[in-house]
Amino acid sequence: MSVVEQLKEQQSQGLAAIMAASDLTELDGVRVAYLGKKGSLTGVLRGLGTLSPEERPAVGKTANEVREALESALEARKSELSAADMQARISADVVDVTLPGRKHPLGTRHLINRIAAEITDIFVGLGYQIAEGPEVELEYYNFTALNHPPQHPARAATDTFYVRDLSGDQFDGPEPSGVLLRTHTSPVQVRTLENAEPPVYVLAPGKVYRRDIADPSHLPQFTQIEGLVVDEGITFADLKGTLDHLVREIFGPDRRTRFRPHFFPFTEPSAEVDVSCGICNGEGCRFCKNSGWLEILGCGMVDPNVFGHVGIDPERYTGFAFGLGVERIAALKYNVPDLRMLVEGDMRFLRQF
Ligand code: 2NM
Repeated sequence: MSVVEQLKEQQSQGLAAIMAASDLTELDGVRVAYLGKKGSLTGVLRGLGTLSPEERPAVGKTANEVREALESALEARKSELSAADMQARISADVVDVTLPGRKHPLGTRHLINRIAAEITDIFVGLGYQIAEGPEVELEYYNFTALNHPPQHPARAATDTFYVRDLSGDQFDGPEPSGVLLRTHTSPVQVRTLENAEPPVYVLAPGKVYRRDIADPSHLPQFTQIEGLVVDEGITFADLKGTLDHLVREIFGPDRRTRFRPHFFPFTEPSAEVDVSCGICNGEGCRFCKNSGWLEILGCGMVDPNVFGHVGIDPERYTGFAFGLGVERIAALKYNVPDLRMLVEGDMRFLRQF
């Protein structure tokens, strides 16, 4: 076989091998076998020098033609295989856009939080400011400034969570004082009065803590909202009108209120407020223990001794204050038999609201 014939033979074998290559790696193997440094065509071209001058031009021309034919076939096959490779990857990664999406469950506000916000809104509507303060509080602000005498039972370590007992220590404040978890939000009102001149119209919502065992009507942590008004000429009638408005906003326009005399250290006179039972409309039933009434909050006229602690002139100003437990209001409004259900986080229960 002449050299030219050998070259033609290489071309047809090479082209067949190129077409037979089924992926890019195999194709590159074919390229190396024919056109690489030690490839068969390269070998023939290297051997050109040993040929006679008459043979050389024809063999050189054919060798170049064969190289060009193989190179362009390699290039064409490479495009084909790359496109097929890309197509395969796309089909493997394909996203089925007709599949249903995954549902992200939507959270909702907790009932207690929602009622607290509703009550807050009612007072914002009456022009009150919202005030907040620390949950870890000084005994001075929680009890002393609120006219609780030194031996008042609420101060006992059996009723209040003390963080630090500083009794006996020297304390650089209004008096030697312990540190405790606030038992009501009234200390927020005291702090407000220390820094403000009347008129004061303020609402203090927040978490409070009492050393109670949880049962159907007690929680060791609950949400309280207290209101305070201090201005010239404020009377018990203003208190009554304000709370009547509050009760009807919360429970509806057909409910009645009843003010019963009571005692609180920080108010004089003081009262507890009942709302007529929504189940029996005041007739008496199991829900209201046959009284026709449900207790919902405490209130009174601010004791002049409280004004004395914050430097407000009790001859010029009078005020009223009230406090309510949001969990209790929620339980009454939705007939929840046990306050603990409100804090246990059982979604089957909470989702109802
Ligand atoms: C209540 C009942 C009665 C009250 C008093 C004060 C303050 F700071 F003005 F003295 N704040 N809140 C108060 C009065 C709270 O809760 C049942």
